[in-house]
Amino acid sequence: MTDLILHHYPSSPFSEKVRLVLGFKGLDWKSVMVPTMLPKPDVVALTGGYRRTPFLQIGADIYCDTALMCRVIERVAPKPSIYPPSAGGATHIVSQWADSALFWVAIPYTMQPAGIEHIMQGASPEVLKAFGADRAAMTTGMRRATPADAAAQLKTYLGWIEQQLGDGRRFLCGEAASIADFSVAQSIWFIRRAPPVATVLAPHTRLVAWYERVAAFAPQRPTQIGSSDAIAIAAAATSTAPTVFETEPGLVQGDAVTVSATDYARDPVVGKLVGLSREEVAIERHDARAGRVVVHFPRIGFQIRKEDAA
Ligand SMILES: N[C@@H](CCC(=O)N[C@@H](CS)C(=O)NCC(=O)O)C(=O)O
Repeated sequence: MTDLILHHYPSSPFSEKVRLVLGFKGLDWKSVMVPTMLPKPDVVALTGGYRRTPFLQIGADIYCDTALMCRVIERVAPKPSIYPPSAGGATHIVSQWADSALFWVAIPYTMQPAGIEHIMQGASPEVLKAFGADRAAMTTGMRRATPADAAAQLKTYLGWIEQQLGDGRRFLCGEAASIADFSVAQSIWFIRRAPPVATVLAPHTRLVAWYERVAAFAPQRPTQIGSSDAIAIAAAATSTAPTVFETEPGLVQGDAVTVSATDYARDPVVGKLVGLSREEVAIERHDARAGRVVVHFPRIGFQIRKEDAA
């Protein structure tokens, strides 16, 4: 059985999305706790500079971004599917909306003063200040919603979800759970962690009942390992996953490239292009501690640049 290693931290909504998917599929997994803010030397040893949370490791293969991670988990364990045919293409569209638009109102809404003390329980003023500075630097160039804008937008979005559930369906895209449910659930999960602001959910009774159904896919108990153990696992791996290469104009196998996110946390990862398809890009890199690793990204939300043009 493939060893799935999830690098995450407890309060991360995107990590909760993946934890729920792992629970839904009844998978055992290994858990590595990562820091909530920079510096993250053990993360960078594996990812080459990608600092977002979570990421998935299988031996010396590193998968960034939950959209790709979920597809990989589906490949490893196809049943029950998180892309059931009955959910149609809409499940991908709702998932992408939830991972971007919904997430970016749920965060500023929940992190208003009444919510932040519940999310950052026990954090000293110094930690809170450092966290704020880290996130400000990470989102440079992004216009984040004010708490008031976020509240208004969130109420509209919650209304849409309630309407979608209006015909009594069990899950967002029908009777079967799908990726749309896990993506939407991560933001609801985050809001619920801050009871004073979670009252916004209460009028949406179908949404609340739906969330309980999704949350019931509680994760298996993971096995905790340290980040240095994870690096040692990468270093000991003797092979990586096969990759496909579909030539595109201006890109050939072996090119030195950088891959970076296009929205926020745009830290570039430098490597040799080894895999390319409509859905995925994979680059090979070498790290003093992790050895040869292949870092995989989805195409949506990422940019590939040739090193000399970067
Ligand atoms: N599109 C990414 C978004 C991931 C993301 O934004 N994660 C947040 C935590 S939930 C993050 O990286 N925060 C900064 C950090 O952990 O350093 C994905 O699907 O994985």
